Amino acid sequence: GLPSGRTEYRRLADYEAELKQLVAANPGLVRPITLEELTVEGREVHGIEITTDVDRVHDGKPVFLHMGLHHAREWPSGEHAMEWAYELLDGYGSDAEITDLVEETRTIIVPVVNPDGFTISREATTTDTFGTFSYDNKRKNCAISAVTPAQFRTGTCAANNAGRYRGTDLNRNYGGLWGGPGASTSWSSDTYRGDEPFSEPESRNIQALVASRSVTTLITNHTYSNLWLRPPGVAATGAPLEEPLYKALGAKATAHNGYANIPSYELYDTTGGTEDWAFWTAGSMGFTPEIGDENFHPAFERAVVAEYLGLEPAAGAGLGGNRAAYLEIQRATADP
Ligand code: 0X9
Ligand code: ZN
Repeated sequence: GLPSGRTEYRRLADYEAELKQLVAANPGLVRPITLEELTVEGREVHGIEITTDVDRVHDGKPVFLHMGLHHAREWPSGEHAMEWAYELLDGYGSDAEITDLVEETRTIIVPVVNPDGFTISREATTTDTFGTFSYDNKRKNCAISAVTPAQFRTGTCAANNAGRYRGTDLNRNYGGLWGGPGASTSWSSDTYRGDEPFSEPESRNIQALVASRSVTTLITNHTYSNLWLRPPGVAATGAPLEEPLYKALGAKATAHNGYANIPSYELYDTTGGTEDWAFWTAGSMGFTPEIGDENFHPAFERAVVAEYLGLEPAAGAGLGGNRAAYLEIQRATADP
């Protein structure tokens, strides 16, 4: 099973409780963080950071940021970020590689970047009188854009038909290559880019967090397709901007999980994505794993347990094993 012992997908309350519990159980090793801004619906966004002497925040260690659930329906993305915390804490003092990593690097885990959207998707109690939208398929946050029509501004995101359309795609809202191909200008689209770069508190939270730390590499988990994506996100400008080092790092990771190691424009054009911003603007490396071979949140056992731990092959993609992939990325770019 998983390091945490969990047997079903977490709800938001599970994430919150476990983050608190990990802080309480690991004094000096785990520190809570609350991101700068409340979400559109007024929720706090929480995370933890893990390293020895953790309260010495500016200790010069390389920093690795693991995130999940930019996209509300991509439940395994939060699970992977969270389980990595358990891997580090369980392995500290018992596994030599992990012990080195915990001592020599700082790992920040923000498992639920978009708690408003995730709550709608995970709870999925809302029905839609349009009759076609299942709320577990919610992708975006809950923003009301400057161009959202009046009829869709009423009520909460979860409680009326607005929830189907309302929101900005947080993976089109980052600055740095914002506002080009592969992002919609239509407020109701699932890839709506937002009114301007970093128009959303959820993406500004990550911008501020990265600005406050020397982030070496961020991992922004998504689902699905067994891909390990890196910049650039746009074909037209893509090829000249490709970095051999980046490709080599991706190859190290995908040697473990069997994912395709490709620049994200080979999937399709996107602008405003997290790791394009990270690399071109914030000066950090960034990867987007697209976890799993089927569905945004497939049945738990197969999607999370088997593939994460590499206990069975991910169909069509060689061996699973993001545990080893994450380890490889942190080791390779930290040189502890
Ligand atoms: O479209 C997306 O945001 C990602 N796929 S998903 O199915 N999780 O929605 C792919 C994004 C690829 N581009 C960048 N990462 N820049
Ligand atoms: Zn996604």
